[in-house]
Amino acid sequence: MRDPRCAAIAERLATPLRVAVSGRAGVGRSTVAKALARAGSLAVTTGSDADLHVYVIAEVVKPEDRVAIGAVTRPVLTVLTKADLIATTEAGRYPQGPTSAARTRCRQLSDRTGLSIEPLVGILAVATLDDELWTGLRALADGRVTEVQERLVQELDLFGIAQATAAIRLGATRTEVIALLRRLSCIDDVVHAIEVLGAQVRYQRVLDAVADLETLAVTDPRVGEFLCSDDTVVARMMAAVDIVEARGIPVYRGDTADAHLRRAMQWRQDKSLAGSDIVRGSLRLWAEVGGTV
Ligand SMILES: Nc1nc2c(ncn2[C@@H]2O[C@H](COP(=O)(O)OP(=O)(O)OP(=O)(O)O)[C@@H](O)[C@H]2O)c(=O)[nH]1
Ligand SMILES: [Mg+2]
Repeated sequence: MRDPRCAAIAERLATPLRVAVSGRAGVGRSTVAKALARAGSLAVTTGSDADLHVYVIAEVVKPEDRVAIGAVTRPVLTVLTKADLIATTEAGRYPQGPTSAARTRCRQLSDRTGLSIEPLVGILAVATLDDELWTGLRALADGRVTEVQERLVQELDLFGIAQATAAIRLGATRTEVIALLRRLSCIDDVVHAIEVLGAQVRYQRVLDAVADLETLAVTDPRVGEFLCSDDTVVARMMAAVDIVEARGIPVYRGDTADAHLRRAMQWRQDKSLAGSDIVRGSLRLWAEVGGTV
């Protein structure tokens, strides 16, 4: 469908989730914003058009943080950045991985405050190992001195340097060290948590798009056909499944005729819009694979 009105609706649907970032001064906000913007699937905004809010803390949740988070009117995820500082102060080895201390801290803070809190090492999510830094890291791994020590501390800090040099001593390549630092940053988990939080926003966008298309369908029967097409019905179901799962309700994912029918039966009791979208999509899929009762 090359109708420009449909194209505009499709464009609104495809817009990345817009995330606003805030927190106390110096807590690491700019680095978190940069990390989220680099992650690819999100748009960081400073305007009032944000869909979601990321509130940045470091170390602890201060009373003023609670007040600020409480004042946010959008869905909000709290990100505890500088997680590396927790890892290095809570000394010793890391049986559950080097960022396990930070994850434990987040769980404790979550239990105490009722907020959902994800750890992040902001600097490692934005670290790029250029030639100078890589040469410096290799020197340190060899026990030599380097002129870029200061830059290394600024960009990787002690935790990042220790992890990178340990990996180099075990033979890691530059690409492997870059991947290791990114993994240690926990940025993928943060982005995933934001996407889960955004499921409601995405589902609402689908509903808005359908409402707009229904208006067009009054004068253009092809739009009506599109709305009833299998692809559209199934796309609505997928958005509905995401939001239901984001609320912690598991949805049966099988893709046999039997699985589709069971899912449809299971969700028939649910009178929400998401529930009816799941029933409709499941029955379409069931019919598509030639299901019979
Ligand atoms: N160790 C460590 N330092 C970090 C991390 N993130 C940021 N920093 C450092 O903390 C300082 C502040 O970081 P920013 O991201 O500029 O923080 P901000 O909240 O935007 O600060 P202002 O805009 O100055 O209020 C910088 O020196 C960063 O290098 C992190 O994950 N770990
Ligand atoms: Mg800043």
